Amino acid sequence: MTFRFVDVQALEILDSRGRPTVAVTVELADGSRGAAGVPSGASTGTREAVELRDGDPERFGGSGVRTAVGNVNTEIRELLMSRRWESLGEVDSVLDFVDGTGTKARLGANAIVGVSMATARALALAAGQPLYEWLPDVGRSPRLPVPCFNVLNGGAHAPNALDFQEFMISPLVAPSIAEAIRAGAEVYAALRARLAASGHATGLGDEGGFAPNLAEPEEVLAVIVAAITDAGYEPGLSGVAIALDPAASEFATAPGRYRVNGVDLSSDDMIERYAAMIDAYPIWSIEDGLGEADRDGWQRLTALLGERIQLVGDDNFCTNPTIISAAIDDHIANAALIKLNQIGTVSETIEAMAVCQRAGYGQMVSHRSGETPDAFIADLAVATGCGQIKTGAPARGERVAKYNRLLEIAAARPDLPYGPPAP
Ligand code: 2PG
Ligand code: MG
Repeated sequence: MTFRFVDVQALEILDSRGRPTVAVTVELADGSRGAAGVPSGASTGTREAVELRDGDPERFGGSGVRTAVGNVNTEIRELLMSRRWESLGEVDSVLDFVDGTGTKARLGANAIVGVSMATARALALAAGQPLYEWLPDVGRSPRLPVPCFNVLNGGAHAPNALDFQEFMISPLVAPSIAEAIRAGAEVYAALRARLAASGHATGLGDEGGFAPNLAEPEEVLAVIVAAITDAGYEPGLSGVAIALDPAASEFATAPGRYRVNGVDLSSDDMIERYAAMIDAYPIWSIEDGLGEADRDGWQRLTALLGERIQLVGDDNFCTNPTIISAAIDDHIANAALIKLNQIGTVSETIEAMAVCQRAGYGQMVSHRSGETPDAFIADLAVATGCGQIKTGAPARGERVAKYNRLLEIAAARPDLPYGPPAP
């Protein structure tokens, strides 16, 4: 069955950091409409698809997206409305082809991904299916993912002294997504109380986690474990465990060199430190433990810790199927972070997940630090059965929109299992 667009429109809106981003709506000939809000990162990989910013210092300090919006409203609109289409895959590959740069730099990945997401939604509606049923699986049945709540923020996401970017809690074992989300919110509340009681500010970072002026990652791990216990949960793999995203590219001083709280460290020092952290705290996953340019370090990290925990590539993988395939051959990491706007279309995102799936690599679907209330990633995580999602703290509207969408899906589909993917 082919389909036709009768309308395609974009608008410049604000994201959760107050920076401009792209919103897209499309309408198909049968009246099905789809909309999307485009996320935007702060700690970005150098090989991400290119987010088009106007660079006009007179508007939003150069971060306006009028060019990307204009590209949707003119060239992309004309192209999409000029013919019939077979599938979302066809729309996505033609947009990439017409862009012509290989990095989506001409039309803008922020323009293209918004069109792709909105089109997926319209096609799901046209098919009479919720998005999580319409999106393809990647060889696994749908399930409700373990939510990884980013409860304490540092790095590029908070103005504190902490170099590590994200400290997340993951209710790996819970009777349901509703109980997992409850655990996340209760531990978050317990953490606030603990931080306040020890005289820390309880202001929030970009992803809704607290941003106290702690500087050593181990101090943070200790306070999070205490908060898990305070809230009445068991810290550990059979209760609430911890996931980290140090986002090490941000504190790398050269390939294989790092500076954490004023101390210079080699890749091997970092790996040793992670090993000690894993011994002392219930950590089950570390993302971007080393920088994107530190290929040798990543290989040693994977060889030494890859059997014990999940090692997730983000800045070094960029949700790019080609890059991920090469990394799999190189024995780098054992899982990939999955972000739609890093690669720029829904189809390529699904392809990246399929590449991981075929190689036995895990997939963690992810928000960006700059978000809108768009909850597309909740449906994506359920549809693909990847078993894990990170979308910030259990607080702030743009973060809870995703968790609340998971609750809606669970209410509609009580048959779906909850939890990490079966091995
Ligand atoms: C990350 C992301 C999301 P950003 O590093 O994983 O948490 O941050 O969107 O700033 O790249
Ligand atoms: Mg990351």
